Amino acid sequence: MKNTGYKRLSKLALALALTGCASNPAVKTDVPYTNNSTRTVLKHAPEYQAPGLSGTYASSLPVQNFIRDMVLKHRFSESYLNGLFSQAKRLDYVIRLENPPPYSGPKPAHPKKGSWTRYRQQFITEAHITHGVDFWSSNVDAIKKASITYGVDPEYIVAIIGVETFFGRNIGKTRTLDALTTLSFDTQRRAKFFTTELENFLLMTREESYDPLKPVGSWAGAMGLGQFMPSSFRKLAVDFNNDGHRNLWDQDDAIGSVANYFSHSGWQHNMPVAEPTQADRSGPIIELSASNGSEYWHVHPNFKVIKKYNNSDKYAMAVHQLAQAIKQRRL
Ligand SMILES: [Ca+2]
Repeated sequence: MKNTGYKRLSKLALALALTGCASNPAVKTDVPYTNNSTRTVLKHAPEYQAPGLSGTYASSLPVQNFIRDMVLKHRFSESYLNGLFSQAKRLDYVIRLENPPPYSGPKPAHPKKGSWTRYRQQFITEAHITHGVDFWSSNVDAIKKASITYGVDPEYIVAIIGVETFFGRNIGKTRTLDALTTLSFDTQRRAKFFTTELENFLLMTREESYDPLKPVGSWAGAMGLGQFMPSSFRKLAVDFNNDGHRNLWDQDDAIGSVANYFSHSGWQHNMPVAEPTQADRSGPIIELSASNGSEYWHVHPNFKVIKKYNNSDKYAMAVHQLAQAIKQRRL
């Protein structure tokens, strides 16, 4: 099944990139992520120093203004930020992914018909189920402890990590500083959001003693096995293995942090998430477009909690169904 899984990985990466929730599609990671490679991230920040900006952003007034704001607001050293941003790179593929060309073909009769079926096929796969069972077995103590500590059903912790990064196999290889700098200063649509994330990224690297040039992740700046943005990292990441660092490239810390995120969002332990229903039933119902017609699902508050991770009905349903499939296989 391994080969099948890896073949599907490139499709998954593409799907994730298109939905904007995860990784760089140019990257295919065939080697399971290991804790050894994360240790290179955890170095004390070197003293980048420069009297002024050079490199890609040498003449960028917005970057100069951002540096000035960071100095005033957070007491960063100007020469440190000049040295750091002199090494930041503008990434053309990040700009293209943020601004896909408008669709110019004929308007389809049913633009969304089958969208749920296509989405589901990316995540509810034999590879996802078997690797999910393996991931659970390999991390059984941490998952159990996270479930008890935060009151989150364990299969949903596993499924989030499966949908986000295929259990750590596809965490992305875009340097986070480059991704967030490009998105902040070379795109328009969500520039304000990404500028706040860039601010949080610099604070995160200072607080956690990361070298800002080392963290890598998705083209959109999401990091680690659970694909946390820097603001979520600062707010909700936990040092679950008690080694003194919050490290979302580490399996234990990622498991604890995903559970903490769910707890913070209001997860109700041992309560239902969703069940199939009919269109005419009352109560909160979602409609998903399958290839053979619409599916209707009665959804519970926990479904909304999953959507706080990624605000999409299809995403939340994929997490729910993968969680159930992995739980069933483990029995
Ligand atoms: Ca840790």
